[in-house]
Amino acid sequence: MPLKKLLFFLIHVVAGSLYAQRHVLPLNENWQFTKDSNVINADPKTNIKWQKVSLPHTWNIEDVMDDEPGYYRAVGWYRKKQLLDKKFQGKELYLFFEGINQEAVVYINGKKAGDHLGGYTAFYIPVTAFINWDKENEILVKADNSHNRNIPPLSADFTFYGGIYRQVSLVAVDPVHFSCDDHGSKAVFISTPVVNNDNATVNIRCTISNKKAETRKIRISTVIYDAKGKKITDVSGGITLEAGTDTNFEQVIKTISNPKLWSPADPYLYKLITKIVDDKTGKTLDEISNPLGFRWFHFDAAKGFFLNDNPVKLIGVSRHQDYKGMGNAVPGKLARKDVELIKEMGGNFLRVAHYPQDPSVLKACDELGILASVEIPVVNEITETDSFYHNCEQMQVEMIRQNFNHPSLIMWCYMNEVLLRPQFNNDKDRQKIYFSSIARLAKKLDSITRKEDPYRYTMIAHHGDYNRYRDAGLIDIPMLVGWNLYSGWYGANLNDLPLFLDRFHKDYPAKPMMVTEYGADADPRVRSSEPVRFDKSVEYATIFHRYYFKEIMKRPFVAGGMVWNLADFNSETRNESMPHINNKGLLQWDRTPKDPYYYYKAMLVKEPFVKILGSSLRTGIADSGAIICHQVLQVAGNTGKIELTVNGRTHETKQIENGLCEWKIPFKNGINTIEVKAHQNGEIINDRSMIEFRLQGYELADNKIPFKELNILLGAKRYFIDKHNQIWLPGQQYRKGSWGYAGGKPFKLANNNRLPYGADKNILDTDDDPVFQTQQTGIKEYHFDVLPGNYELALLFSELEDGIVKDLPYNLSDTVKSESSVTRIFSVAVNNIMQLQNFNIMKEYGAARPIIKKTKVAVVNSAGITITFKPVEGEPVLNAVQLKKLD
Ligand code: GCB
Repeated sequence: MPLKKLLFFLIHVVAGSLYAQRHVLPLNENWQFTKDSNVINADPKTNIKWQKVSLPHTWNIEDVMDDEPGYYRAVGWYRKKQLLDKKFQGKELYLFFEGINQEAVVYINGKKAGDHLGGYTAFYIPVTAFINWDKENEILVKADNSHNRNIPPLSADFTFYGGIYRQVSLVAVDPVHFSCDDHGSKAVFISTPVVNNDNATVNIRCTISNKKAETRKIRISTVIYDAKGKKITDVSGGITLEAGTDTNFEQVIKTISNPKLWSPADPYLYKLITKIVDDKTGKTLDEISNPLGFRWFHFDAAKGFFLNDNPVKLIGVSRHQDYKGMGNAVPGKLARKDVELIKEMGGNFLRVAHYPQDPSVLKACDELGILASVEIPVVNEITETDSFYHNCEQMQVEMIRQNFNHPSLIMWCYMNEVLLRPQFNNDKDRQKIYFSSIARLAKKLDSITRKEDPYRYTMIAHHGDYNRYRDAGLIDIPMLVGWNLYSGWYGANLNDLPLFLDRFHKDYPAKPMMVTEYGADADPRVRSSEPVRFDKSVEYATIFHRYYFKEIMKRPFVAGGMVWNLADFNSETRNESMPHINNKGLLQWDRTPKDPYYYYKAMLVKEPFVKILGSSLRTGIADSGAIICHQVLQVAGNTGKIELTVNGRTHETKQIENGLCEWKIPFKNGINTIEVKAHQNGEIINDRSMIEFRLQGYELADNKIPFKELNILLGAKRYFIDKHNQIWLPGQQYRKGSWGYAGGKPFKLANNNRLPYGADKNILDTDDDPVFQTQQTGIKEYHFDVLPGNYELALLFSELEDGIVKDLPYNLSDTVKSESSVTRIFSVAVNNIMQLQNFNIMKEYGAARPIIKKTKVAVVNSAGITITFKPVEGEPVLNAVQLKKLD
């Protein structure tokens, strides 16, 4: 048997024995997909083109990354032929979908079998009545991710990828089984109403379906096993099931003495197996296995969170579910890997945001010891219709019942920043009604949640507009308030964070709170030695995180802090330095760690840790008269002191402060070997990095460092590594013997207080947007005092003032303010030879386009290269310049 088949066979044998009477047959292979709307009611002669796909699948992988605004939000069809094993005859059959975004209709053999609304929860479709036993069955699924004003989310800073993007299986059960009709849950709900060091009580509630036309006597038997598989205790009780009904049943295991507790440090899990046993024959009809963890917890408004009576600061991240190259169709093992990365970083909390995710996420939290919250996608705004309310309630109940048995979960949330986009801004009376509709929905969801689960907390996450939430009454409704705070990012000052926290606690001393979001964009390709807010540099993000972490840790009343976000994620409407990506991840979209991830690791893990930060490709200008360049090197660590050697030379040993050490070290041209070492408890910990440094001479004319190439960004204070691994450095004013611009000033987008320089427009037809997003406006000359020889010169332009200012993405409003566009016509000469006459970027190319003008220059004397810019109308500009030595 080929290995693949053998594995498949073995998986089935194992799955078969785990679920003695319940067969779960994965149906992820051999699907066909089309967007053709003729699938249903088509003339049989219509030729529909189907594409072969396997699940999970989304149809939006490419179009969310292209330059055209928007992505396919409409219907997609999936079809699969399936012959069913006759051993399933007589059983009840269900299709189980773990997630389809966002509306789904399921047809079996041409007949509608069921449907589902909402893109983030699982559902069962009963299919027994539609099955052919003698020939293939056709499963046809209509998936639709169109905007629907009655289904949340309505708008948000993430992408609503369409498709059957999680797994599908066929579930075959005995006619007497744990209900498959209860909101996509397993219909067995475990709670532990009493847990302390001496004793624990386990409560088991379940719903049993009897699809037979006769009364049945059964027993429900529950056995608890410890982590080694040893039976600890059991309970069993008999009931009679009426024909064709669902029956609720409850049992209690009163005393489990000295339970081994679950905690992040020791996530000890018991296993609880609940069976339906036929009273007459003793045969097991169905069985469900659940994890069981014993822990108790509470939030104290003054002192924070307590687990098993120990104070635990909740520190972690939020997670979005998408992944580079896969969209939201991400295999469970990668979702689990994300939780492993949180654990490795030393985090103990995951906010599953902004919607329920793949089942493997919370399973991993249970197993690895990561406390968690989960929420439904009511984000930014609501629709005041009964349908919208109903769909929110339905999602909340589905979320709770499907995830009820995870010991790692401690809170349920149901809204995120719901006052961010207040409707009716021009009608304040109407707006009041809208706000009260939101409060009414919040109350409804909160009370449903408390009824569904009296053992966990309820929470809403608000953005920093404190008064608005207070006035709408939204602070009072949930048991716990989450604040998403971005002072020092969207807001101007980092220092506003402590002011906010202290004010809230003063006003609401009895309300437990957490910082449910904080973060700053870090484009891994952008670096800066003068980091400032909104420059997108990794270095600024590190400053931001260090500040927030310290302020959060200082305040016991702040129960926790969750970084936004674990990883970069897709948000199709965003432009900025990396269009369509929100770069606030501690990890890149492909999960490569960025510097702030290592900073947190240094602050959080117990084992000794040191890590050299920064890019392994750098550039810089040599110190005057030297052939080295001094630059800052950052190292993250938790070992007290760190020793450093650079290219074999020892530097001063430094004390770590707030997770980091910094040195100004000399880089030479070429490969630099950086080694750091620390001693802790007799152990030596080290890290090593080979940094390629592309050194530029302080003078070009003296050729101390043979000139190869220079890539310069104008109007910027940042470095950028482009997709060809070329590294660009910030421009300088011309200095004799060297290079640089003369005249003009850095471009700054009008009506924008956030960007320190440049624009954040999506530059079309390039991935190297930062090369074109900054510019020197009003430039007069550019000089390179190079030695005689042959060169290739590239002048890079882009018109950044196009008369359209797109509101910053997080406002997510697409509000377009008008701004006068400029007229700009100028001529450019290189060493007095005209290159561009009456150059009009806007007219010739339009705005936000990458324009590269290349020319060969032969330098024959000591005059080097002079580029002159002559205005005809308006001011000349230059965005970037590149000079390469030819021979
Ligand atoms: C927020 C939102 C989140 C955004 C984030 C950001 O407050 O809750 O959905 O992605 O800010 O990065 O702007």
